[in-house]
Amino acid sequence: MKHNWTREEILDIYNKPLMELLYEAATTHRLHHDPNTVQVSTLLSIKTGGCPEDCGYCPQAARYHTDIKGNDLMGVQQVKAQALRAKAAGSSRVCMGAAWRNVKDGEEFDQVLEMVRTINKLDMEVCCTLGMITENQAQRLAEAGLYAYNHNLDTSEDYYKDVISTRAFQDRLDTIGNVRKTNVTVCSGGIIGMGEKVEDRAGMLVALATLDPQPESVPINALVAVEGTPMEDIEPISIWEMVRMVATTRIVMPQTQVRLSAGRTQMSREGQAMCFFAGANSIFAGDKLLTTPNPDVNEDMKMFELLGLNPQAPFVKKAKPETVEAQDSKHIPMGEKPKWSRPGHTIPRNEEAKAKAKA
Ligand code: SAM
Ligand code: DTB
Ligand code: SF4
Repeated sequence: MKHNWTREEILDIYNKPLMELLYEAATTHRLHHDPNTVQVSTLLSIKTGGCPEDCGYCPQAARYHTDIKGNDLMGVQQVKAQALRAKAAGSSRVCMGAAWRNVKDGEEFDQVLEMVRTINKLDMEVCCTLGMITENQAQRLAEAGLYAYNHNLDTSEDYYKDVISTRAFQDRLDTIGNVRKTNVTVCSGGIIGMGEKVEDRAGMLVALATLDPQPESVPINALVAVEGTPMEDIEPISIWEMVRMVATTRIVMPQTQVRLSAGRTQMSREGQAMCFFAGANSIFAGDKLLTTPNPDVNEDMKMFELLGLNPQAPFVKKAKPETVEAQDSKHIPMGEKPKWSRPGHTIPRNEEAKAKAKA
């Protein structure tokens, strides 16, 4: 497994003539995966909106004016009902997202841990994406039976400064490092189509591919430009960019599950088929992502049938984790108040969107 990828090497792959790129990616894919199996994850927004961060792409940032309806943390029984629905629809993983900057020890986190226990007992893989977490919080999630933690790098370290000012790229790496100290697998990817250069896409892939071990899953999102966010006017990327990004990700991270994530409503079946050929082997299914639309589940199932794809069973890549009940926990909350950074520099388009929201 190669871990010392450079940006130039990755750019050379990304810019290959398309037929060569597709052939190399598909060949790599077949060496490590069954090309007819695609993992299906269902997203569930357990705490929507009102986020204090200033991520320029995100409709859940409180400071921008978007149409999404915010919610308090969902109840455990409601989460269980949604997980059962997802399972019946062929999904092997539930990914619970919270619009938090970071996790705080206390009742709400305890409730999330109970959600993790509940879904793991349904024999589904459980993933959480809750913002920045400490090593102790990662250990407690692991103990509850968490299978994966999603924490995206989102773009290159350089471009990160033009997207977010309320935290730094290093904070993301630190959280991923905390997850890596446990048995929980790492899910980390990013967004393309935020106005970044191709060099930034390669830069993000360098940061991911040089992690040792590499992330077990890498979601590739196309920006969903939501009205009211700083990125509302950015033109959508073309399918060719998505295909190149997927193929390059597959080549530099051969064993990873590469996930077609946000942006599938803009992609034709032919476009998605090309992505599966190029090495994508996971999707987010369900009529909604966190707050924005996703293709209809029945349409996705029809696409699977048409392409001869089968949903992946849970726990085929890694055994099911044990769930330790709350009263038997070895990792007590530490109530830490970590000093996650807050660079606080000015990002003109973020400031403009904030000013517009206030007006
Ligand atoms: N608050 C946590 C965090 O930022 O890590 C978890 C939830 S956050 C919504 C998870 C991911 O969703 C982000 O890292 C980003 O990759 C993706 N995302 C958010 N808004 C998006 C958009 N408009 N288009 C594409 N991806 C988006
Ligand atoms: C990821 O990479 N994409 C998902 C998941 N991880 C959490 C989220 C996509 C969100 C798209 C915008 C929305 O629906 O709010
Ligand atoms: Fe908050 Fe996450 Fe959205 Fe950033 S991406 S504003 S941290 S919910």
